[in-house]
Amino acid sequence: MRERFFIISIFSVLFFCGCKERPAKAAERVERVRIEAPKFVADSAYRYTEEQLAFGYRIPNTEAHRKTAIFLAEELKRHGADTIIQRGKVTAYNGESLNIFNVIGSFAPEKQRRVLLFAHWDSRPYADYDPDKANHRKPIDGADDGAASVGILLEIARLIGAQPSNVGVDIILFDAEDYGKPYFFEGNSVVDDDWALGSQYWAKHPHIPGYRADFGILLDMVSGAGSVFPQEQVSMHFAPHIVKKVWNEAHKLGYGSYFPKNSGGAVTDDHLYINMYGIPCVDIIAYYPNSETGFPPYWHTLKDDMRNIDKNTMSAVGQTVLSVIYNE
Ligand code: AHN
Ligand code: ZN
Repeated sequence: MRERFFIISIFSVLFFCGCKERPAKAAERVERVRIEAPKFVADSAYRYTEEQLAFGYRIPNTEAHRKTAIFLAEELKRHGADTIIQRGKVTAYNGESLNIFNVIGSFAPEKQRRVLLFAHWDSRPYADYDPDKANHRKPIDGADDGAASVGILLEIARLIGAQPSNVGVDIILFDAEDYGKPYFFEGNSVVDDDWALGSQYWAKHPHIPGYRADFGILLDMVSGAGSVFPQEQVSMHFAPHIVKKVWNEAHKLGYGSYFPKNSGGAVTDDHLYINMYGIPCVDIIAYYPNSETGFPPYWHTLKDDMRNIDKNTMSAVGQTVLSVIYNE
């Protein structure tokens, strides 16, 4: 692929000279030569994960949650993104009103060609899949389920800030993904779709009216030791060409074992609402065919803590996403 690109660019330059095309136009083409992706630093992403956990549980309507939103926005801004916090109110399964904060950072907002990267930053208030029933109403750290995906995106933000990519990049850290009806709740949810409340809010109120991106990538539970990421089925349905692009890039980089090309589960996640909005996007998400839920064994338990976070897994995902972006 790289070879072919070089051949095309050299050919274009010769062709332009032959036709006496204006040098500015030739330069424009040359500028589009692929930029080498920067090297993902897992230590940095890992530290970002710990920093989020240090605020406490990132549960809407709490002080720790508000403080974490400000921290995330400040980090994106520090790395050079145009950053806003989109505030909203949403209704949870139990009728409770949640004050939510979608944190949004844009690199090179003037560029037409754009990629959207996203993850959820809130943490679940209930360990409702914990093997011990006494823990079901306790909150979880959400190290893999939330914080580490955000940690990877903050590290990517740092690298894009230091060395811009050809395409513009928007990073959205969605709130209230994980406030879905708990297992123990008796009765029906007062809302139709009780998961992914932050992305549902955004899809109804995009931060820029008519916002477009060429495609999007969601990271959800992408940092567990032993986790792998087969092709999630909602992604395959809406965006098979993006699945192909991302999984092929992983294989090219030598991360094929993390990104098997068989099909995984079908997950109701933030990417569903962004796909329905009209941006084709994929969910990179851990799939455990032998666990009851299809998710990691520590999913929505008190064990979703730093001990499961694996820097090698973080690198496989972070480097793959970076290479996709810098190849555009
Ligand atoms: C459902 O359980 C319907 N969706 C799971 C999405 C999720 C929760 N991802 C992380 N936590
Ligand atoms: Zn969750």
